[in-house]
Amino acid sequence: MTDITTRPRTRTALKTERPRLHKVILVNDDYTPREFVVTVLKAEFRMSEDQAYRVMMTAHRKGACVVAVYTQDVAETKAARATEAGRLKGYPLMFTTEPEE
Ligand code: TYC
Repeated sequence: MTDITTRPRTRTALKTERPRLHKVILVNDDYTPREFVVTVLKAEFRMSEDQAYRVMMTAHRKGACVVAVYTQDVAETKAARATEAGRLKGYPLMFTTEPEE
């Protein structure tokens, strides 16, 4: 019989999972002016006029629209800042977040 000796592992291979991404969602309302929504999308989410207009109109027609996906921290910070921009003007503009499946 052959002598085979085994040594215990000294290193552990750690598997790092990618952080789950979170969606920022623009919610429609009846009061915030369209142009203001476009301005906020451009400023907070670095969208072009065209992109911002399309996202705004999708939320306007369907009730909500996904704006972008980020790590949880970034998504929540951007949603809060964008919602605050509307609040400062007295508008009920709302951005929410939810985890991606
Ligand atoms: N519905 C608003 C209006 O007609 C415009 C609007 C669009 C507001 C999208 C919010 O998420 C929104 N003035």
